[in-house]
Amino acid sequence: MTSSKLLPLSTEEHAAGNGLVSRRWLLRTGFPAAGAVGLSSGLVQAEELRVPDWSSSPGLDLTGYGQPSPFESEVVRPTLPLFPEGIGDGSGVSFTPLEKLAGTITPNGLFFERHHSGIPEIDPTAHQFAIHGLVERPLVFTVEALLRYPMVTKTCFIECAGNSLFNSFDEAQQRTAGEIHGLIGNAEWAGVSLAQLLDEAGVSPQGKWLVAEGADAAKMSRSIPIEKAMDGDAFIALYQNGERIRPEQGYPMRLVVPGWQGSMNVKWLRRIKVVSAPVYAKDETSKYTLLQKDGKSRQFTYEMGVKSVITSPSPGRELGAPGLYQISGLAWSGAGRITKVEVSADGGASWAEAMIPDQTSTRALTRFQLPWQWSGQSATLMSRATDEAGAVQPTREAWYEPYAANQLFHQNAIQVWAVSHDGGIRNVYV
Ligand SMILES: Nc1nc2c(c(=O)[nH]1)N[C@H]1C(S)=C(S)[C@@H](COP(=O)(O)O)O[C@H]1N2
Ligand SMILES: [Mo]
Repeated sequence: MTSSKLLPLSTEEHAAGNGLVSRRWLLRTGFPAAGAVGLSSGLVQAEELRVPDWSSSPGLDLTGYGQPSPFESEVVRPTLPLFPEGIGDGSGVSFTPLEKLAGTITPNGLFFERHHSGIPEIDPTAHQFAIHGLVERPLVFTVEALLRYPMVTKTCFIECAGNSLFNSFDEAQQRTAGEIHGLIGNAEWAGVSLAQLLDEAGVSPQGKWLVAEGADAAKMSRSIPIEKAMDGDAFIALYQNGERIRPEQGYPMRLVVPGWQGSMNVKWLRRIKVVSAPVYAKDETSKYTLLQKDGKSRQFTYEMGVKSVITSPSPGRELGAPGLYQISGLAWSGAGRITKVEVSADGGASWAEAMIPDQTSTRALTRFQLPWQWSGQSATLMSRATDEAGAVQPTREAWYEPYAANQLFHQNAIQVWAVSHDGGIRNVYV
């Protein structure tokens, strides 16, 4: 076996400017033959294969709860307290390190956090959840009681409305993809349909809205139109990626409203009150409104817009020698499925369509990939997602157009990474 040289691909395989390779090339060539273009450059002569120490004696013992390899100890959530010490205790965020992960599921220990008043330590045997207000039969549920209902399972993302806030600064901030766009996580949630519980309580005809409230000291509260529950979409999650929901994510139960802004997914859910009109809670008036240039504010902006980000290459995942790379990233939309992701390597002058291995998931993170023959020259990488509603991810300039200065919620603009000739990558605005 010899390591092969990086053969340049014929230009007919190029789908767009600056080295973007047609996604059809990968399908045609397949990976076994990919050695021809240098993917096998890491192979060694058979006689060079060592017998390492760990192959010569028994390894470690069994463990009760597995942990990642110690060699992965840098794969953690970067944290950001939002207030100086002593003020606003427990209010802060930690980011999902998007650039260090592959696939689409966010491991539970790396799921981003946003707490307004810390993580309450809830004893599940003492926790109560009530449905009351405009109902025939007010009901109180324990965890045990909820576990006797049929379970629904749904893989979906939860994204903070303030995600990507670092791209609302005037100067492009030099942070990783996760530190900019990582206020999002994607999990397989299992729990109980909210429609079923509301049916049991018997919603009266005047009941048009729900107010969901958490059991934390912040008592996060949000008004939710009742249709989001009645159409079967909303549920009370008890499990996250197969295990009981983590304390950070709302143990022992949280509301999940797929595709809608993070704050509506009330954690440590304590009660849902059926009301006739929105209550304008502090958490939906002091925040989560968008001031426009015309002086009017947008309120109740529930749905998260169509968005994507290239996670590899990205800051912290710099390029080595020129040659073939796989551009890979995540796309999502609160409106449903991702139907298309386009990638540009020349700052938007030309675009090529990326491969989306799984186009069926809805309101969930979707992976895209595209081969790229990097010449070793500077390049400007961008990705642009389209969802099933036909919405296309806007440029930063287009996103800001209707809004007054300093608005940051629901920022879903195209992320631009500038690749320099030495392989370094910077966040830039174009
Ligand atoms: N009870 C309660 N629910 C809450 C919050 C909170 O502070 N308290 N934060 C909200 C916000 S702003 C977001 S973005 C999501 C974050 O969910 P996560 O911490 O599981 O990622 O939870 C929401 N639900
Ligand atoms: Mo949030």
